[in-house]
Amino acid sequence: MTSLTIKTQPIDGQKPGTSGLRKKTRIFQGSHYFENFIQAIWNGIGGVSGKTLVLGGDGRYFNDRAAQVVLRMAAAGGARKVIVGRNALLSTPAASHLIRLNKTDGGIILSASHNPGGPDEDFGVKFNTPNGGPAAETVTTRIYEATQSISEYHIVEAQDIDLAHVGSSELDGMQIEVVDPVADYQALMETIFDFDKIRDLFASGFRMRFDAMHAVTGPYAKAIIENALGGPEGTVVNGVPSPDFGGGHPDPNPIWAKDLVDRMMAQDAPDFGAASDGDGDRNMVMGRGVYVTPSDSLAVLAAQARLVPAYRGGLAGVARSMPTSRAVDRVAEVLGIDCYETPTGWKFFGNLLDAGKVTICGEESAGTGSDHVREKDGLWAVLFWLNILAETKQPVADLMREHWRQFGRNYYSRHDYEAVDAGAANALMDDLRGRLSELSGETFGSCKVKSADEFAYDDPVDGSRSTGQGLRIHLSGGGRIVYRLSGTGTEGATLRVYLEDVVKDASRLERDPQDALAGVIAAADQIAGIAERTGRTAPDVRT
Ligand code: VG1
Ligand code: CO
Repeated sequence: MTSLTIKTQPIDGQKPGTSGLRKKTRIFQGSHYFENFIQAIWNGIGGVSGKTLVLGGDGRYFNDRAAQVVLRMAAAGGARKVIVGRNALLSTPAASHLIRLNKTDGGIILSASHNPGGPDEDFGVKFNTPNGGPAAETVTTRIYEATQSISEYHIVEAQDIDLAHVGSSELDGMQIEVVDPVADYQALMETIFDFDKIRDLFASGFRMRFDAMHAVTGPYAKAIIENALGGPEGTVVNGVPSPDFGGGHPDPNPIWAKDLVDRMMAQDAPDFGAASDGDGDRNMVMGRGVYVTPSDSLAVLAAQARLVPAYRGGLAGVARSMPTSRAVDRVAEVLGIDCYETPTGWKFFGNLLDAGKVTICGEESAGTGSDHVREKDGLWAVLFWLNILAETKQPVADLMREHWRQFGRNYYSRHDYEAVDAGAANALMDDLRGRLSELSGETFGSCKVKSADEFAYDDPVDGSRSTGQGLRIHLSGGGRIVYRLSGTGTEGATLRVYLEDVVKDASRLERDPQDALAGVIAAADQIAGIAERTGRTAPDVRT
């Protein structure tokens, strides 16, 4: 077998964002583009010689081709072994688990997560470190630097490896082990949750609908929810992963999972509904007639954790990303545990989890997880809810009502303005940043600004500092507006506006969030001049 050295040149823009490198698939398919980035990962981590890696992806278009390239480049780099999911499939949390379980040197996840897939849509690559989590900023910076100085890459010339069957093979001295993508992950879930109790729940007639959105969680959900837990056949829908996610947008939110929302709001709705995203790390949770916001879900999981075997001993602490609502903060206060506020992106939870400072963490973007892996985990969250429902035997709506009564309610919504002109979006942020210090004491409609700042994070474990993590406007009365530009989009800029208001008055706990937040929404537009600067009068997505 020959290992080839191919001359190449740096390619602009290979800077990892919130979650790896994400671009249009056609860009990834461009000459040397993918190979350059993989070689830059190898270079950025000091080479792969003698190392063991995990490899898998969400099954989107180009996943299979890209996996073959990674294998040939790992072999050329002298890697000892690559553990790869059958058909190059692994959900992001399952990949994180395999990295940890096998004490490997990290892994490559091929995914653009909730972004659509296909030749004209998106593709992505992420490197996870030996702790199983997304590479921290120090590592992604080294990878980015390597993309800027690359002059050659190395690749073994070979036929495609058979990834369709579980088993071992060899490529130029490197061992390739194809594994069942579900088995180890399922075994882990069985150590966390009370499967017997959940089985009894289904046996009692409990009905659920899990929408896998034609993405990677289909096989996981079928094996766990239908086969192991006895959910009736048909509980899992859209359960076969497809390269273009059935032409859809595998993002579990009320817009893209509208079919599920409609069914859960209908007369004959099942007891519980859930959905997951392209790579299986996000979750959406619904009860009959009720949508649970991800921020509320995080708060409920923290409040009810003792009902789950793995968390019976209590939580070390909790963490949430900065724009996530502060509903979980009050639960932490009542439980007497620490609550950390981190920048957006799961990589910032890694140190806190590794240091044992937190057990559960979450983001408003439909991500919740715990110290069982180092990624957010969609199915884990769904099983957590099932375990709670099996113990309390309460409808989701009642559970939420009780939660708000005890802790108060953080009305919350995120408004996304997608594919906005990048210049206009940056100008909006720059201008607002320049005016932050003048805003305190100003009144905008019904909202009075208490203070305003730009969020920066000092990691309490390694002391690293991350700046420029979002503009925050604190309102008197406890409300909050946050402005950020997305770091995962592939077209223009996406402006995210996070809106929150806190209500403790028992008579005002059951309003529609968009109505309850009307004053905050109007103030957000007025403060930043969204309509005026972007030309948009309404957001593309409200979650
Ligand atoms: C978004 C979310 C963030 C999440 C990230 C990756 O990032 O806001 O909370 O961690 O996506 O999620 P941004 O920079 O676009 O706001 V996933 O499921 O796409 O890996
Ligand atoms: Co995802």
